[in-house]
Amino acid sequence: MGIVNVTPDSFSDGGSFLDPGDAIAHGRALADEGADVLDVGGESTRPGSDPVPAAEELRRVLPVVRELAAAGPPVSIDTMKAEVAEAALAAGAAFVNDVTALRNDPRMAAVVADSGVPVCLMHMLGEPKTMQDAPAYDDVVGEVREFLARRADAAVAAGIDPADICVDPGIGFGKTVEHNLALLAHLDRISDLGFPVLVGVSRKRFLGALAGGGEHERGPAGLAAGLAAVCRGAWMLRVHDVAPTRQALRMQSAIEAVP
Ligand code: HH2
Repeated sequence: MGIVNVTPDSFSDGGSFLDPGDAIAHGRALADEGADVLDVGGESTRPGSDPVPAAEELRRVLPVVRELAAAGPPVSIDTMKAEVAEAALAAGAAFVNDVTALRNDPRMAAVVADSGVPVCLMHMLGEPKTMQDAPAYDDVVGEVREFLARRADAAVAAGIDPADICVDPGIGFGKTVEHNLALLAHLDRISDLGFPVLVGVSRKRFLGALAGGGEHERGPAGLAAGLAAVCRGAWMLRVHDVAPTRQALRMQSAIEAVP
């Protein structure tokens, strides 16, 4: 899943693709590099970020979704607002990525159920503004697993087909470095829920804390973490840098394919 952030303030590429033409060109480049899905987002959820009004989010994402959905891989809309998801689906998006797992907007579950598209349910402790203040768990893997199971039950109760659900442990969303490591090390306990697991580690802060480097120097650490996740059952990686990820995954699957 290649990331297309149409925002002024995303943590690693804020402002780079705020112009729709730049975002569309970036999405097409990621598709050429081998992205299976393009995840378009118009609201940063980095630690400390403020919410964006729906009208502004729509203004940012709709032209980009419309153009990218017209050709190339399926487009995912990264939003926590039903209004934005609905408009993006009407513009051709085929997947909803909700970092609040359908909790932010009471209408979101119905929008997904009515449109019959796949949805990603992600774990987050708290909300972006304050989630990194002092995240605490007794058993991070068990609690994230339980949360995702409950959110999947709620999605099914709202009419979403279980076959359309994927889950995500929400690396960096209300988690310390140790919490992120535990979730990656024990990702098999999340994948044994039976839903495909999406994992997003790309350029995130914990990589720098462990391996050093600024946002644009963490590529190798992100690849290592992504491959560790794939070895433990991850189904899809959400990344800024598609070409190196594709190359690493090709190598990985060649090794795994040896009888
Ligand atoms: N991470 C970010 C945003 N959306 N969605 C899922 N399912 N999983 C993630 O790990 C995830 C996500 C944060 O990354 P990014 O989009 O690069 O930054 P920002 O939120 O600052 O735009």
